[in-house]
Order: sequence, then C-alpha cells, then structure tokens
Amino acid sequence: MQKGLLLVSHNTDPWIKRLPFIRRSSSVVSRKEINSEQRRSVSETRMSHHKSYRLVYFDAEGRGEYIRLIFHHFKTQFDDIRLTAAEWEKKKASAPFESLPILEMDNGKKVLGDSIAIARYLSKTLGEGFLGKTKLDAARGDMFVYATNDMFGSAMGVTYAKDETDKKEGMVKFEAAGKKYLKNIEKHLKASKSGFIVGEYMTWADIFVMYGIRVIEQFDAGLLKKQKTILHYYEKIRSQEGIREYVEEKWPTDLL
Ligand SMILES: N[C@@H](CCC(=O)N[C@@H](CS)C(=O)NCC(=O)O)C(=O)O
Repeated sequence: MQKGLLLVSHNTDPWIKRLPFIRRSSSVVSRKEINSEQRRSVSETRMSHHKSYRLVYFDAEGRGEYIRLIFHHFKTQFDDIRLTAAEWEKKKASAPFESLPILEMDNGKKVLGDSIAIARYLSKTLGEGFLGKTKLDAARGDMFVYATNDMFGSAMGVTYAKDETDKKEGMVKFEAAGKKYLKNIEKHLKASKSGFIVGEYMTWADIFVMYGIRVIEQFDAGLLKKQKTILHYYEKIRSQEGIREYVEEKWPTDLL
C-alpha cells in the first residue's frame, strides 16, 4: 500500500491535513458561497424540532460529522457553522474546553462541548431509544462509540503529524488500528441478526461505526478491499432515512 499516494489521491478528507488548515469536503458549498452567507449554512432538511441548534466546527468532517449525521437522520434543522482558523482563535476562550465542536442552543444561552457528549445529548433528545432501548443495549452502544473514538485517535496521529516522517509513523499506527477495528466490527456484524451493530434496531452506535468506516475509506481505503460484511453494512447505514440524501451528495464513494 503506497500510503503517501493514497493520501494525495483522496481529497475529501478534512482530517488529513492539520486542523484548522484542513482540506474541505469537495461537496460542501464553495468558499465564495460561504463568504456570502458569512459561513453560515443552514441544513436544508425539514424542520421537525423547534429548538434552535447551532453546531460550530471547522469547515471539515472530523468530529463534527457524526453530529451532522444525527441531525440529518432525524431531519432536524440546524445551523452548520464552519469557522476559519482566525474565527476560531477569537472564539476559543469561550468554548467549554477550548475545543470544537460545540453545540449552542437557545441563542447561545446553553453551550455544550465535546463531540460525544453532544452526540449523546442529541440522540437522547431527538430519537426514542436511539441510545439503546435497554441498559444493556445502551452500554453495548457506548462500547462501539468508544471503540470507534479510539480508532479516530489514531487518525488524529496522521492529521496532526509534524512532518512526513511523523506522518508515515502515524499511518503505520493507523493501519494497525484500522485493521483491528474492522476485524472486530466484522465479528459483531456477523453475529447480528438485524444487520445493525446493536440489537434489532438502529442506534447512535451505527452512526459512529458507519462514520468509522468512512474515515478508514479516506485514510487507507485499501483496508476495505474485499470486506464484504463491512461494505454491506456501510451501504445499509448509508441508505438510512435522512442519511442517504446527505451522504449521496457529500460522500461519493468508489467502494459500493
Ligand atoms: N474530546 C473532544 C476533542 C475535541 C478536539 O480535539 N477538537 C479539535 C478539532 S477535532 C480542536 O478543537 N482543535 C483546535 C484547537 O484545539 O484549537 C471532542 O470529542 O470534542
């Protein structure tokens, strides 16, 4: 696997370059459009909730993307705010942990930090049983969310690499983590009767695992070759309501 070439050839992944100097997804609105709207892009999904949600992140997928997917799945309108590096520097001190993403509600009166806390809050608020319908299903859902988050950690090692040598080392670690992750996800999918990762129904864990596969596709797509079970699942979750419309436009794939 020629990882350097692979990275160059995949231009849709915002995690690849060091934040906030990240590449943006090819399918998000153009810089000009962003300027004209003051980088404020309102989701075009149907309004199904009366709260005003403002998701603040960079102009990238990264830790903002699974939150966007939850909004889209529940067809809930939100302001998708994408900050530049300069805008973030000004806002940083006011963020709960000086990091993005943050979720602002009620005109900024309520602010949540940490992507998993935000994803959990929205899953609880927007979807009945989306965290798991029983305590055990919820704990199993957490297990997949945290395992996916650990795998994201190794992607960060590549994103934040200091130089080419560091990036190569990061890729070696990412490849090992990605392989281990896929092996275990495959094992759980083979044991699943419904095809969802937890129980008989879709949960937030499916959003994370599907996005985990997306990240592997962006960083090291070779790992997904001949992964029949994983790719079948990837297609299944990509086809779920609300998500399908979003990913068809934003995440073109050669794998399916
Ligand atoms: N555990 C946090 C990690 C947040 C984090 O590391 N955010 C990065 C972007 S992915 C960030 O804010 N970087 C800019 C900075 O630290 O100034 C979460 O999941 O939200």
